[in-house]
Amino acid sequence: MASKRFHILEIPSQDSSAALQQDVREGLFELPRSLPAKYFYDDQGSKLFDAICKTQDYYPTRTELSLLQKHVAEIIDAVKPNTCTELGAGTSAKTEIILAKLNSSLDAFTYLSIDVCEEVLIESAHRLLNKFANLRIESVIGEYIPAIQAAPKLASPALYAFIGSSIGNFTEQESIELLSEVANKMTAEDYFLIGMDRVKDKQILERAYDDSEGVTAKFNLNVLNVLNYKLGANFDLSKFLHQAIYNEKQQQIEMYLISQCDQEINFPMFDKTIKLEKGEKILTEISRKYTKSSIEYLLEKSGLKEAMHFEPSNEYFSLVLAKRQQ
Ligand code: AVJ
Repeated sequence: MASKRFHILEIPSQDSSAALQQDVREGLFELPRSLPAKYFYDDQGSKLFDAICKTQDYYPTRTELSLLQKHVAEIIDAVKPNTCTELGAGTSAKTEIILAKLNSSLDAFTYLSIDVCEEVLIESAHRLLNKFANLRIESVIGEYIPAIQAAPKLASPALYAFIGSSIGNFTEQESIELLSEVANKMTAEDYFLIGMDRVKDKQILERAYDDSEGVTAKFNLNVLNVLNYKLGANFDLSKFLHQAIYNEKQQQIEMYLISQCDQEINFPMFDKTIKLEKGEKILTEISRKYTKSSIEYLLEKSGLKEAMHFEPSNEYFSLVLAKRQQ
């Protein structure tokens, strides 16, 4: 029965509403205004993100998917994993390519999925267990770093995965901390597969984050709805515009919400009102873009080294297979 092959571990004592309140105090009540990107992903936001991945303009998902399809055999051949541990598993749509390969070559293997969203993990676990008879799943619900620390260490050779270029939401310092956490769990036999979006033409990047169907704009604005229902704030979404700019110096996309008029927003929970001027911006996401040398630097600083590197001929995206430094 499927349930015998599925276990969930919840990390105790993480007060997510206290964390949101602190993030809003530090980010939104101070200048320049910003919000952490993780708050995009309520139910509606997760659906909008899936819709973004299907737009013509958002190239990363399909580029990484075809890279994985093309190189999965090589990756599995190099790693020979018994287990797969994934950060930010989400719906595991791309990871299925790896799991399918393992299911056909192993009698039993374990997939450890880590994500903040319990419903998504449960839903995809049922789908995967129905598809793959030899699969066992352990899910850890939580933020990346506490989840990695709390997660059981699965048998080596282990394949760790952090795909989708989700690493791009973190500053350089935060990325190094996160990758180092995984590197510390790895044995000399283990590998870490990391998906990273590459620096490219400014127009292509800005289109990808401001798609012509307007899905990314809705996704960005939806974070204000999240603040409205979680904090009782009164953002009027029609008074904000979505903007995505590629910052060439920082090599990152920056998404903003721009106030279309002078307005006041109330936060009854904090007994606080903020004044936004016409044209004032809230930074809602950074999405960093990488070069071969910035990838090498990031790995080096995190106790990792490159073993294999896959990219398409247009060099739009990198799938990097890394090992521990020694
Ligand atoms: C899920 C963080 C990889 O940065 O490309 C997509 C999120 N934001 N469009 C990205 C996102 C706007 C996405 N990541």
